[in-house]
Amino acid sequence: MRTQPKLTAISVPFDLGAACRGASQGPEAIMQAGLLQSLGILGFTDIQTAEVALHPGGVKPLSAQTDTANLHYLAEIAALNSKLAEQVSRAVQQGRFPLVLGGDHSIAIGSIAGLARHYRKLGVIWIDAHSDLNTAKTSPSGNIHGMSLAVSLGLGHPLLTDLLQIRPKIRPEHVVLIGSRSLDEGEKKLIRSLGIKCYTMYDIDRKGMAVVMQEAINYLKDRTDGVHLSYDVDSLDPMEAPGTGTAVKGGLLFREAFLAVEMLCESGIVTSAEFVEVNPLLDRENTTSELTAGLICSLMGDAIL
Ligand code: 6HN
Ligand code: MN
Ligand code: MN
Ligand code: MN
Repeated sequence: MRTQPKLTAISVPFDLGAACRGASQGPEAIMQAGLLQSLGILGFTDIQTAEVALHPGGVKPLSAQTDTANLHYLAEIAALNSKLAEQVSRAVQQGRFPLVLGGDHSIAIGSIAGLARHYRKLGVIWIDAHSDLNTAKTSPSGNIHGMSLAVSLGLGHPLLTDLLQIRPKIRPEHVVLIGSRSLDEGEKKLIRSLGIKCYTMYDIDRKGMAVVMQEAINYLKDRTDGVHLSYDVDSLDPMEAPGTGTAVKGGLLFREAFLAVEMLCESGIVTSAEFVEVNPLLDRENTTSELTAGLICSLMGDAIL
């Protein structure tokens, strides 16, 4: 990771993919936690910032939501993600590490689309309480943040799956799920039928985080040409990270969460990352945004000693 000191931090103040509003204020809160200053101290002397928003520079009052068969805000999400895909692709093209700050997890659709233009065998580490493998047919909510991984695998509405005319963006054998504990029936079926590698909380309890991460790293290292870390902060236990919209008990503890990104840093396999679902409206004294800034710094090389 230290070999790529040029970084583009892409803020995506967007929350129409989630069940509740507020994750749109995530990027601002993570920045307020001193992210850029901390990265500067780590030696990142060349940081560019960018923002991808539906209505740059202003909040547009929400119109009636465009509802298409259990796909809330489909048109808005497609539009936002096509902008984000271009921005992420540009960063890669310029030899910069794309660091995407969400926003709800529907923005993974755009991040992964932009990356897929450059990596033919893109690996994805999906650290999340959920698997986000629903489609309109299986989703209990119609919220697209619960569908972004399925979309990236080519499953879902063409407005989403066909972004940048690449479909699918990633292959099931290049995906590793970590921290899963709230999977819908359709998602479980898909994980089994596609053979997606999945480390649930049960596996983390049984093996320990160090073993799980080492297995995940070994698994992806040789079969991929780049690895995207998609980090949903609801992977953490709600005691550690209360500021998120779809919290689920029994999650990662502070030390497990840090160990995961520290091992990824050490492995050197991560070529892009996004941190999503920080919702400052639900947070307690900025705990979740500060924790997220800390996780990002550890991923980028902040060694303890
Ligand atoms: N996330 N599986 C649930 C759904 O509505 O599809 C929850 C999804 C949560 C998505 O946290 O990114
Ligand atoms: Mn998620
Ligand atoms: Mn989640
Ligand atoms: Mn949420």
